[in-house]
Amino acid sequence: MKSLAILAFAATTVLGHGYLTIPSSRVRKGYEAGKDSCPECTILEPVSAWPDLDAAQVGRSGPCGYNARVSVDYNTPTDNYGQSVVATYTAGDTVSVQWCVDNNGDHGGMFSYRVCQNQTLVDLFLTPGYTPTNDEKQAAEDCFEAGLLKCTDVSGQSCGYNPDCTSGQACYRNDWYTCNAFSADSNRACQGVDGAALGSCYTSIAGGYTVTKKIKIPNYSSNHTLLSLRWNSFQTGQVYLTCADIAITGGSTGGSTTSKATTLSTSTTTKVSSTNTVTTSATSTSCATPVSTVAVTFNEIVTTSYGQTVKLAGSIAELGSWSASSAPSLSAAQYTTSNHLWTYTVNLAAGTSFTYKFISVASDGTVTWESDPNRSYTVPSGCASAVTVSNTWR
Ligand SMILES: *[C@@H]1O[C@H](CO)[C@@H](O)[C@H](O)[C@H]1NC(C)=O
Ligand SMILES: *[C@@H]1O[C@H](CO)[C@@H](O)[C@H](O)[C@H]1NC(C)=O
Ligand SMILES: *[C@@H]1O[C@H](CO)[C@@H](O)[C@H](O)[C@H]1NC(C)=O
Ligand SMILES: *[C@@H]1O[C@H](CO)[C@@H](O)[C@H](O)[C@H]1NC(C)=O
Ligand SMILES: [Cu+2]
Repeated sequence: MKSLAILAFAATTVLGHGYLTIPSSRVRKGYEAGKDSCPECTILEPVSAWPDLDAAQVGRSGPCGYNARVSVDYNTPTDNYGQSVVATYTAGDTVSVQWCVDNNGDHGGMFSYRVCQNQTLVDLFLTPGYTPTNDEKQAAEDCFEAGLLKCTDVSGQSCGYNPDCTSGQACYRNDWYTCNAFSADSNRACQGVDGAALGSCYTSIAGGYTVTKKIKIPNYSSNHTLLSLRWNSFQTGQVYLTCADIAITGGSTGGSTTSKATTLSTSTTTKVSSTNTVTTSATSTSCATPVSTVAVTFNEIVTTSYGQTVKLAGSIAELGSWSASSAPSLSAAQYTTSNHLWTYTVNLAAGTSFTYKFISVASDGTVTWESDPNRSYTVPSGCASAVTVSNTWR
């Protein structure tokens, strides 16, 4: 059995597998940005994936995955993903999520969606350029496993046991989601979950099939956290881990937010996240009672040293009309060693368009401007009375 399993693993190692597509995972964004030629190739192998779903340590894969084929560690945020959220959910809501399985890599098995509610741990995966250690990856993975979003928590959703798992085995549980029988004649394995047409989602090798389920958003709030998908293969010693950057409002931790905070991405990521079909908080969509003023929070990730300040200069009077000396200063109150965050919140009239740049002022007064081009922004004219604009120094 063991040698057979290893043979199966060897035979399938170059074949396609699966990745989270809705909400848009870091892997999907990496692929869309041209940084990853095989989004379905983010694989943790060889490991014990079956029948004990929790047995495998995550190693360098962490909760967001490592694609050894292109040497990309998705636990490290880059310009292409990880610096702004792709979807904002409301605690307690039931939402559809989807992953994509490749036609030649459909190994059956079971999968789960998880949210780690320890923000300190998650923040290690939100720091641009920082690669968490394997111990930090494992600590986070343990937290994600503790934050399982159970299939059975969604009222009305049927949650079966895996046909390839027998009663008494560790895999005999229906809080995880299950693929169909691996060797079924029809509706087989993970493809059979939706029974979708070949090519209903993108994989690079043999074409993909969607796998759609509903999850219940936990009673937790965070302006930036991660939703992680873990798929344990039945056929091979492989586990697939991917994550998406999300926000959750209206839950318990950090107090319930009164306004729907929406993180807007910078222009390069806006294009990518617009292909995400998950509904996010309204920004400029029509609204019964549009607000006239919006509290706009600018977040800037920038590494500074003692005595240095960061300011926000822009084309409108509120931002000093491009004068460095009149530009308002950001606050470092939330700056920590793992999260180099400077913030500034300003009330602006809905619909205002302007250009801006962050500037850094050294203790001797020397001003350094961000590199070109100028950033631009339009304050949304919708229901949202507060929005967040996330940037990283460039
Ligand atoms: C969150 O994780 C950190 C780092 O592992 C740990 O020190 C802390 O106790 C955890 N907090 C909670 C509430 O579990
Ligand atoms: C989200 O950000 C807003 C604005 O900075 C803040 O008031 C709120 O407390 C944050 N929410 C959480 C859960 O951290
Ligand atoms: C969420 O958790 C908070 C704090 O534990 C609790 O007061 C609140 O009732 C919970 N909300 C729901 C909908 O369960
Ligand atoms: C940025 O805006 C300033 C002020 O309007 C302008 O002088 C400068 O040329 C702009 N830079 C670019 C690259 O467009
Ligand atoms: Cu495989």
